[in-house]
Amino acid sequence: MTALKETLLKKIEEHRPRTTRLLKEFGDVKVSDVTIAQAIGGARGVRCLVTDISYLDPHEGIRFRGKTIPETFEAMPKVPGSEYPFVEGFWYFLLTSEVPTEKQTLEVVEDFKKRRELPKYVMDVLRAMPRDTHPMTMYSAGILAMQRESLFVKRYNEGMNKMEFWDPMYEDCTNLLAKLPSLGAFIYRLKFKDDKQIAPNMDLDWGGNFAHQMGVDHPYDDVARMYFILHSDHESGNVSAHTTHLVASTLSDCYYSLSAGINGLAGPLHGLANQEVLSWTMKFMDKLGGIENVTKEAVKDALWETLNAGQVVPGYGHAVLRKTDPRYTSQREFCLKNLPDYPLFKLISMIYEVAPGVLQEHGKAKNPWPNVDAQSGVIQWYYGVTEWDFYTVLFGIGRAIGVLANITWDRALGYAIERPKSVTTAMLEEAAGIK
Ligand code: HAX
Repeated sequence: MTALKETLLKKIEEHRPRTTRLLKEFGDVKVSDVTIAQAIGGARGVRCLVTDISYLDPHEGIRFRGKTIPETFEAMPKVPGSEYPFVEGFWYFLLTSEVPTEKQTLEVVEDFKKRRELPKYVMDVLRAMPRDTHPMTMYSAGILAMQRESLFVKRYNEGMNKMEFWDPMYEDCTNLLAKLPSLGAFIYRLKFKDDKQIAPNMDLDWGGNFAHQMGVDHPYDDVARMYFILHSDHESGNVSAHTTHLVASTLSDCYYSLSAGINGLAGPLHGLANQEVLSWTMKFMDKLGGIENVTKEAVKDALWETLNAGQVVPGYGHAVLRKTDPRYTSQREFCLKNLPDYPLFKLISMIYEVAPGVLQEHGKAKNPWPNVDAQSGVIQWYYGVTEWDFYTVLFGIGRAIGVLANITWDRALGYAIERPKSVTTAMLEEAAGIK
């Protein structure tokens, strides 16, 4: 057994009595009430999900296993010659809450390499799809196509004790995660590089090999490592995380579950917003006849035009956050260090100066500040990945780290099948005393 799996098992055994005790002795203790606005309005703020992998504070932003983003980057073992950590070490950390040593990290790196190869039939499935299929459809289909590999299903059909569920789930999740950068890069080159594929490099780590298979030079490997870690997890209630958890709660395997979660990420109010930010910005620049003609006044006019057309400003606002997203800040710091004079970055910065004021004046959005998606596309663009409809796949590779860690724990703790209760409009009217 690897050090990761051994540590995970130890943590699971330590944790199980906590969940059992809460359920058995304190099951009636209230943690939330539900208002009519919450029932109609997407359950915003209703506390009814449990995860220990990450926590999102409205003002502070995300903490992974108790660590802020800078603390996480600081703590994890780094790839030699790079300022950024091994994503494999971060996977260890999310699963176990322990920062791995370099030796433990390298063991995961080698384990991932053994599981990396993308089955040929997945490539055949993707090649059979029309080339104008959206990259997110291909990504979700590629994941789903691999469902036949599930060890969980095999063991379940053989007859498996509940207490063992976590083991094949962990194996499935690791097998799937190890393949995702190759799947993403395959889709990118299939769609945008005439299907001229680059073979994986077995000397490289997960993030480094992604950059290699994309065909983009250093420091894109560091961009990939940073990007995947930043996008990994944002507690359980966001659509991609919640959907993955919901589907997994039926004991569906991780292939079905992640594919479903990815379909949620593909919506413009969620992950697709990073594509929308770039397309919005480019359209606006084209209209002005070039970036040199952009002024704060012009940005303000374009924002109002979007709002007056009844559309959302992509990359701004959040269901939980009430300040600038630290994932935005982290990427902004990367830009300030690596591409401070890049005109597109300057434009994105100008929008940052103007948009919160406009959104406040508009008076609807509870959070006028930028989210992760406002800043991510410009970095991709700078390094030559200008095909913005691919950007959400990058998000989806990162998001897989968090949600797969979560569903491994779901199995370990035996979380129940999800089944909230619905009411009718008449019942709400009755509760409101208007009927
Ligand atoms: N532009 C214009 N209007 C906005 C807005 C924005 N960026 N953000 C919120 N609003 C509006 C809402 O549409 C809503 O209007 P109605 O009352 O007419 O329905 C009102 O303000 C109140 O919404 P809210 O409570 O502030 O926000 P929600 O929790 O309902 O929604 C969203 C959160 C992120 C979906 C929202 O802010 C939004 O649509 N933002 C733009 C799209 C975006 O950037 N999405 C990515 C979010 C981060 C993420 O998940 N990444 O994957």
